[in-house]
Amino acid sequence: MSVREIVGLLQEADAEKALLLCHHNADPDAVCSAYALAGLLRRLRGGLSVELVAAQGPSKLSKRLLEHLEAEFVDYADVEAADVMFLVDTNNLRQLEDLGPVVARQASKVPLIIVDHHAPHPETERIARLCIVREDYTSTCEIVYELFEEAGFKPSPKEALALFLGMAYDTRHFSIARAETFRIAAGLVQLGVDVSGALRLLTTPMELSERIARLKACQRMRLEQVGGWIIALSHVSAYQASAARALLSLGAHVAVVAGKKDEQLQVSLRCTEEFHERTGIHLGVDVAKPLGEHIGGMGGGHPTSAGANGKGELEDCLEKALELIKDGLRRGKSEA
Ligand SMILES: [Mn+2]
Repeated sequence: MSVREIVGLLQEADAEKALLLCHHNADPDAVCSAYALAGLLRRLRGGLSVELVAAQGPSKLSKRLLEHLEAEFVDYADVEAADVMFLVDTNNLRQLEDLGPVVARQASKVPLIIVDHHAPHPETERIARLCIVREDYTSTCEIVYELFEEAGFKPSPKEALALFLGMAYDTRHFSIARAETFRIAAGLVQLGVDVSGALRLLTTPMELSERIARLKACQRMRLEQVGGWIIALSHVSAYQASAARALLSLGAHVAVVAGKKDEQLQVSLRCTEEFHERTGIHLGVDVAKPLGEHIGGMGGGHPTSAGANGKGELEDCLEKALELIKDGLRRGKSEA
């Protein structure tokens, strides 16, 4: 029923110009659903010009995808010229940053339509003429796909790819997908989407400096085995967190990577879920916090991902981290 309501509002507004708005630092679900929705709106109303904008521009990854899709987002939106506005993957005007007040003013003159999968915001519901909000959906792209179905139009190959990319991004490569997500994904693949090519587009190529930092961390690594757990200790002057993740992916259960820059010590700690669950060691509380105090700074974080900052010597800092992990293991007395 949503499509008929959209068409009704386009007619009522005698719309020549539609403006699609995405939240600040718009992610792939936002820009891709907006891109596909723009195509659908052009089919629903011949001659409609559609402008797309993201508050302060799309994210870095989104920009890359838009380039691939040859889709255009404008840097400057002429909000006052819009005959109809759509808020895509965005549930409140504050997410539009400085565009928010202008959009609120324009919404008192022309219809505002929300297409989103986040919990609706009461303020936005009040000023919107139509809310197409599906809180149980894992992405806005799924909503837009269903609008295509309802309207009886097939997404073009590029629109299909866009919808797939947005879905894959918001579902973390389908790891939190619903059954409906797979039905829609299957439909998109039938329209010609190349799955592995699409997923590759979503991975950010690593900078050369980051690759080198990771490899140097491996080269300088010191390995310790305690009760069957493998602890990797290393140091690099930048990208400590990335290097620690790299050491885990190589097989370490725990990785501690320190770095010294202008007398400042920075330490990143990572461990596998299994290590945390079986030993009960919380990297943030049990290791990073006391480590931060030891180096005269601060530390903390999550059970499997933590960090500390302070001053001192690399070797001493790594030794202290190892000691704290060993203490934790002694307390938990758990073998791998
Ligand atoms: Mn989303």
